[in-house]
Amino acid sequence: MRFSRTSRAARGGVWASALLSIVAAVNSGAAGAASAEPSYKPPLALNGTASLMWRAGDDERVIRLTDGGYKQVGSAWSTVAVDVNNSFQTKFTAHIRDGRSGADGIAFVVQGEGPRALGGWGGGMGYKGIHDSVAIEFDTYRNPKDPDDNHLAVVLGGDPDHPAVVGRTGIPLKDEPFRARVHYDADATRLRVYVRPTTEGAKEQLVLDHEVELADRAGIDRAWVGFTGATGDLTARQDVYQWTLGPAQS
Ligand SMILES: [Ca+2]
Repeated sequence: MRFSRTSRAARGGVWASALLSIVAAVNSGAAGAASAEPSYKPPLALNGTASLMWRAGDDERVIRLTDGGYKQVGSAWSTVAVDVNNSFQTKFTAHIRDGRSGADGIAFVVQGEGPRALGGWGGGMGYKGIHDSVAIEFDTYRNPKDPDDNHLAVVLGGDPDHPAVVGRTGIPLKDEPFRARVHYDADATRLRVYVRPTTEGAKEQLVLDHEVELADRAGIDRAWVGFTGATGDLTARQDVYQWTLGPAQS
């Protein structure tokens, strides 16, 4: 586990207090919290090639899952497990760019393995082989079983060759940054994933709407949540930033 010294020194206290409130809210089923939709920036455990960067000119942290090298794999998990029997919402911006062809993509993953979980490179996108998991992949490279090089999918059991559902989108997932929103309705066990360009006024598009019980698939009530990303013979620099996580209405 590695932390930025800056994050610990300057922001640790803020995160810690925000964390306590969010954990309390999530554990209480978000009662009374729905209207405010509080969210926090999770503290992180980093594995493989994942590192924390800082955007020039401000204190916005960037999770760099891969930095453009070949056959890289990285993961970043919230160090505090989230009770996925309760509804939650998470938002983040991703930017997949540079390198050769912008491969392979990233995934938002809910898993029961722990804060050291790290899967396979290339088309494994960093989550392949994490068996107790639900991955929402943002896939920018067409492997033999993929529909194209710009799709989303819900993948169970760490098996990218057999997605539970695939969603295609006209919104480019590489070169330009995109904004994603994941909403989990725990009562209906329904996962919905939206994306939009980051340009002002851009409309959000619902790409995935799938029934899945996260606690069952993660094999645990209090799961680790975060991101994975990988490269192979083709590469990219893959960043996630402006990540927030919080309780949500059903
Ligand atoms: Ca792929």
